[in-house]
Amino acid sequence: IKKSTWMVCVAVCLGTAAMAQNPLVMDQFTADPTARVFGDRIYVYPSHDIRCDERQGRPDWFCMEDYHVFSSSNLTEWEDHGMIVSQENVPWADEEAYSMWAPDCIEKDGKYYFYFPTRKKEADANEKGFSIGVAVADHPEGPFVPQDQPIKGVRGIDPNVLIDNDGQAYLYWSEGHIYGAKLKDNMLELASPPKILKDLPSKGLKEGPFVFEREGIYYMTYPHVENKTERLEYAIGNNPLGPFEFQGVIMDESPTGCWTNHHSLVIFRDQWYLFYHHNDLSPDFDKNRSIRADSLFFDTQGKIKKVTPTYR
Ligand code: FUB
Repeated sequence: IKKSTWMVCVAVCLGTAAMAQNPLVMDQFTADPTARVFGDRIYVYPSHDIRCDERQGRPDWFCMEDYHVFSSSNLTEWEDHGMIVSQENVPWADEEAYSMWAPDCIEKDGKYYFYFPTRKKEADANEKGFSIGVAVADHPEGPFVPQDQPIKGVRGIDPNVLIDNDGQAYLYWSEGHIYGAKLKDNMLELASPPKILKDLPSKGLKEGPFVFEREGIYYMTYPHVENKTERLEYAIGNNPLGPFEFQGVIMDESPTGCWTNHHSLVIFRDQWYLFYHHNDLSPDFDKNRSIRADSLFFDTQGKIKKVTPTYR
């Protein structure tokens, strides 16, 4: 039995149920959670924050060398399936970058496609900054096999994939703006030029797009910072690539002073949930974060009701 599962069992058996509450993972730092339902389980693909020292990069900055995946059948007991992709097993990745930022994973025709940003080794002038790669598996928990090269024509972070009802897949990412493009059927190459989604509020940084469709409406959701910390906002449209019209705030700025927030929305057993992060386990350093989840509701017009983080 894995340590994290065992810790949950202890808490539940003792009647404290402490591990069933936010944050979801207590034995390591986790951030940028993308939650997906595959079969009858919910899977979460987060970033994996660690503490950096001078050798590994800026000690006061984000530091990530690999990804784990977690799953649950009840949103209470989370199983850590272990490391799925690391900067050392991606052929094109800079093994000393410690920059494995926010990922996504999606299923198509029985294959699982894990999208992740990191820095390329031996990058030429056009390849500076972040590239986005894909690793493919037959099961949601892997083993994942990284592609030899990152996706051509994409520079940026925070990949997110939507598969529309007609089977067309779209890739979204951020690099100053939020971008979107069609993906080819192979899920590994762009099928249309990147489009800047300019219709979102223009002031302040927007990143971490997460797009989903509900009852014919496309929801573009994203963290947006104008002041000190990010708040989660959303816009809606009739088309996966917009135009989108700003609607409002899903979650206010962080009460714990965590600069970033990063999220996903998922429906599991008829209830919608917002997955996001704060820095619960590291109150003095907001680059060591912890994933959380809370119920989310729509009103009868399809507007998202604001979510208030729960604490115990
Ligand atoms: O985790 C590193 C970066 O912080 C993510 O890519 C952003 O979305 C923000 O959460």
